[in-house]
Amino acid sequence: GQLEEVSMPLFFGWFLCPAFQDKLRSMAKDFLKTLQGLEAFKEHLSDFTGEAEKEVDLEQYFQDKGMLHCTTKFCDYGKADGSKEYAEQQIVKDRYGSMSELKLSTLVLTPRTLGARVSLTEDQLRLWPAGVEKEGAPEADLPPGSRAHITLGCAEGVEPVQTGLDLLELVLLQQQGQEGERAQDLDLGSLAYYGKGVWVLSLHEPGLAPACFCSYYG
Ligand code: 2AM
Repeated sequence: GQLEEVSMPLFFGWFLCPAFQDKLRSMAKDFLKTLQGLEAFKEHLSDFTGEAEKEVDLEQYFQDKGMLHCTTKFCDYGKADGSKEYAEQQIVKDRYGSMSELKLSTLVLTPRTLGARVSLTEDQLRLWPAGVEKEGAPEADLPPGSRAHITLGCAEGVEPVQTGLDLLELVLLQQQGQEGERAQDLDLGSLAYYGKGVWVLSLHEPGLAPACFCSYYG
């Protein structure tokens, strides 16, 4: 009925508990501070500034996009394909409002976005919509969940949807056997450079973030 249409959210996803949002934000801050001090990063600075000599303040470069979450289905209030089918699945109704832990394995930084890759469990994958990997990387055949991430920040003028697209590009490179150029071991994890301003920090200890599966209306 009419009410159902009105009730379609902007998106469904896992929303991090406030305490863990703070923790993740401060981890990202540490990472940015460390990264911009590294010689290896300075060598590739033109990826970010367009000029080799210019300095960059990464903490200002990446703008906060609000409440930290991992989007499952972007519905756009019902306008996005497959929204209704997604919302009507029994598993979505069953899990709605439930808590689980998101496993954060990697931080991915590009000249456009800063994000945390999320490794979904089998159970969490049941809430993952079909086709979102194909949508973002039509030429590739990537496993479901490859796009799962938390957007931590975007460069000026960049929409958060870009974080998942940047991640898919990286996963594709990795699928093709690229490991990046090992840059340095940091306290948080090991850092690799994949070219074109793409830096990947593989965390020594994956973070476990308690999160609630629900939806956002905006
Ligand atoms: P994000 O998941 O990378 O953060 C509202 O805009 C939320 O929906 C944001 O969290 C955003 O990106 C996500 N989003 C926006 N457009 C999208 C799209 N076309 N596909 C998937 N997710 C999208």
